[in-house]
Amino acid sequence: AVQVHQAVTLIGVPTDVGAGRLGAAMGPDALRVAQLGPALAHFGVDVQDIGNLAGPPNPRGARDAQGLRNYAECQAWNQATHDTVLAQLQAGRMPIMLGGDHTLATGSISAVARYCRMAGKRLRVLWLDAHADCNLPDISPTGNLHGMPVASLCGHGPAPLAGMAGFTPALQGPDICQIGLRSVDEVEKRMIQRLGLEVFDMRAIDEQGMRAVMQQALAGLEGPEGDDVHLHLSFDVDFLDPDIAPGTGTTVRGGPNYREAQLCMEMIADTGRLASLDIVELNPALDIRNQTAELVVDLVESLFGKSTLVR
Ligand code: 6HN
Ligand code: MN
Ligand code: MN
Ligand code: MN
Repeated sequence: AVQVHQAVTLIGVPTDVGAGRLGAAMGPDALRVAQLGPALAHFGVDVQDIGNLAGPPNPRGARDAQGLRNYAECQAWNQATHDTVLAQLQAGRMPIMLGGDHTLATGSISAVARYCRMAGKRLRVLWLDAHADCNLPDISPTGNLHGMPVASLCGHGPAPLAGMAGFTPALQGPDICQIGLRSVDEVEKRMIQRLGLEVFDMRAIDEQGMRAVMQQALAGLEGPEGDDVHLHLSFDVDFLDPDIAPGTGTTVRGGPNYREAQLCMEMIADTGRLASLDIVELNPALDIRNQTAELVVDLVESLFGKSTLVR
């Protein structure tokens, strides 16, 4: 069943304007130092790295009247991301975002939703994260926009972000499946219910195991019934246990270990449906000798079938 996109475009999105701490803006280069492009080319993939998108610097603003930090800058980065992702999809290439904080997922997934509507595809989003990222400006404890992209994509929060796909909402809650959650703000828990997100938190992984969780998360993707599905993976590095992935700004203990993370990626690879990818929240300023970037490259290799023995 393994058939991966043979043409991939790496898009650096060097921003930390949506995060609470500085450093995720260096994520794209850390992934390049860890040889992400050559690692994929090794599998016969046509890899093109178009460099980094341009956008405003981080003003390190306070919360505005709406309750948001650096809103105008987040909007600019998302629009640039949206436009580039849409162009790559239309060119028949699989866009891979080298983040950058998780705010950029509003831009990337809005573009994917717009493309799917034009191409007659069904969009399924897998969201690997310690957090639910469905805060609203008024309920967010921090005002950091990286805690809000799921709400934007589901039509909540500032209209320019919520409407970036050209229609609102870009996604319905049940189109999104979140895996690995273990730090959800109290009011955010109500948002999960309200939006109707499908969630497998760490307790589900503890109780059922990664395999059973991924079987449910990926149900309906394999075989002819999945033919018209575009699978987007939004991979927040803080999904991983901080023991193996210290290089990220909002670590939460008790995440998937190395083998669980590999199995997760391998099962996604087996579907053959992966068509776009965000790698976000990698923060080299907090990393140790680039080990988190190297681990991410290792896991992305598995997403492209590294561990598959029979083809
Ligand atoms: N991320 N729930 C917290 C907030 O500030 O809204 C943390 C968000 C973290 C976001 O890691 O992408
Ligand atoms: Mn997170
Ligand atoms: Mn996140
Ligand atoms: Mn390797």
